Amino acid sequence: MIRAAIFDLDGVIIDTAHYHYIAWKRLASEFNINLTIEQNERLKGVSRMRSLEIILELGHIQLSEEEKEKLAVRKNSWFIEYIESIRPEEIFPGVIALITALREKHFKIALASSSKNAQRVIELLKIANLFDAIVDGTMITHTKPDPEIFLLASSRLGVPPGDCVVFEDAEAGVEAALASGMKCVGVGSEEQLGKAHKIIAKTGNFELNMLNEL
Ligand code: B16
Ligand code: MG
Repeated sequence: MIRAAIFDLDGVIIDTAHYHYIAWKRLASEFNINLTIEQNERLKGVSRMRSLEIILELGHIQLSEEEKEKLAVRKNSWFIEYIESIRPEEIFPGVIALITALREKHFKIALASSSKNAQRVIELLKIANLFDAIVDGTMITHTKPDPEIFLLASSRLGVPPGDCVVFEDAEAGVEAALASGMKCVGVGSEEQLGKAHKIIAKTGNFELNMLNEL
């Protein structure tokens, strides 16, 4: 029986995915690469370095580890600059109500984000108190699609993977959730997230009776 819900951050709770996109697009343009929205889908949920490598592959560009490190730091400095203006009002509609409803049913709730900036975003949104566990990119070795982050969340919650449901907007995140043996609700399009057990267009569209469909 499902008794824990694990939420991704970027794209599920707030649209920080947009800030990642504009920061990567800015960096890509310096290499004359026009990063499209479609190509950006591949960057969702994966680590900062993996995202950079995907972009460089698109432009057939090879750089040393040292140069890549510098670029990743630059992209991150822009991202940090962009997210400083984030306010609690930007949390997607219905997200707080959904988490509150799950908590009232005694579900354990975790946040599982690949982002090393997740703590700052949570602080700006003032939602740390909604979660029994918060796991982020600073606590893991392998990012999504590896299941590590979700398995860590499940162990922090003390709920086995088979009793957890993950809310994810990224293809890599859906793969990670399935690999961890959890149920997965995909937030987005059928085309991108077809492997999830259930797909909803927006996080706030989820209703508790949908748990029976997983
Ligand atoms: P950072 P999520 C992920 O967060 C983003 O979707 C992904 O695009 C980003 O590359 C990754 O975090 C790392 O982020 O550069 O801030 O450490 O969707 O797992 O919440
Ligand atoms: Mg995401």
